[in-house]
Amino acid sequence: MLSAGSCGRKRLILPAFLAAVLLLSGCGKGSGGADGPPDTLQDRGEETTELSSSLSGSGKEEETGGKEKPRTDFHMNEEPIAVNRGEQLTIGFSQIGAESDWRLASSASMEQVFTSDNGYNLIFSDAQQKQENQIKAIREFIGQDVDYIILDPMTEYGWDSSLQEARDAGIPVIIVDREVKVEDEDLYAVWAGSDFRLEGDRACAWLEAYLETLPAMKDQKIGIVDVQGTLDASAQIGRSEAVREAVKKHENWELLDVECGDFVQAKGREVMEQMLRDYGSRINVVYCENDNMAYGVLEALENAGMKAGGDLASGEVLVISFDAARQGLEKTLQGEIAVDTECNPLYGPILSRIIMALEQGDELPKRNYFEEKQFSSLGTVTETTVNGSAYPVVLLTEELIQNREY
Ligand code: GYE
Repeated sequence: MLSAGSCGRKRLILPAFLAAVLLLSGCGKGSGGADGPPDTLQDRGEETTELSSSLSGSGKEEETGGKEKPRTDFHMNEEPIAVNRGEQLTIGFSQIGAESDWRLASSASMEQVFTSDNGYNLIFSDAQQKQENQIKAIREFIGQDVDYIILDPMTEYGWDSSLQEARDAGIPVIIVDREVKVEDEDLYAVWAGSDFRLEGDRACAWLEAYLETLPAMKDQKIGIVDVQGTLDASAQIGRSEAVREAVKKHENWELLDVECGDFVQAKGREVMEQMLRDYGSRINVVYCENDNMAYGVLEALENAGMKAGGDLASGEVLVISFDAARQGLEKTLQGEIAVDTECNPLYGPILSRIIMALEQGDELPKRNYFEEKQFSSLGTVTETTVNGSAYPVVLLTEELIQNREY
């Protein structure tokens, strides 16, 4: 069955079987390794690595067994692009659409890297937010006999047959950003993307720490609404799970409502307007699953005469966001977004390195996570802890935004 992959249906609680699948497949909360990098990366019983450490150069990767320490100075776009000096390689890339700043940045990154000067011929296919278009694109890539297929899957399920067709045609598939859940993991070569559950956990850990700095809010009810991304997309699943679990751990936190905004600004505004009508000043925190929806949420708050900010005791509404795109960070600097957890869209360079490694016949870890940051201009929380691991909160400055690549 193809998933509509938008806001077609509302699901607050994961069906038990799906939760079990996610847990088994390592999508649940990581346990945090004693000798590994912060949380989730190596303790999922799978071969994983930080992209920054194992694939950062050309040439053969060292045998890391997924245990190598991640670099902490990592910045995706400064990582080298692997130029193909052999015969030109044709890459079919199925992109989801153009729904967000994040998505535009990821498309731009692909187009910058996979150029003919670098030895590639990129066939870019925009699915316009429809999974069936992505499946069609995969079939077209097979018909064109491309050398590699790169798929950023809109939703997690529904890929088995098209990926099987690619395999039958002998075309390696690389999954990027969101994940696929397929019966046979050999249907794709490598996945590279973000740890969405960890992003959500870090956002909730920040909220917990921030609320502790507000004595007036101690023991007060904290009304939270979740503006979700596209349903069944990995980014939605991980981020939504995180807030649901965090609410369970805090007696005074209440999840008032969960509505899908499909990762787009207009929809974010629309669902926020409705939630403001339904819950009004009971909403203290808006947990918004990407920046573009947060822009819409901020518009809705302003239109309702409400102020976004961190002063909950005087009625401000605290907005949490993800991606940390430039405009999101500007709003974070102004204090309208309280905390913005980074999600890195600049995956062109790493994909070129993955392809060159596959060309050389290197063994690659199946799952590869980006390292990410978290930004706030409310300087009271400088660090968060998730599963026993500490993560810094970057105090935002204008200069940081100026140097931002997306
Ligand atoms: O957060 C959102 C985009 O899959 C991580 O999709 C991506 C998400 C990102 O539209 O802005």
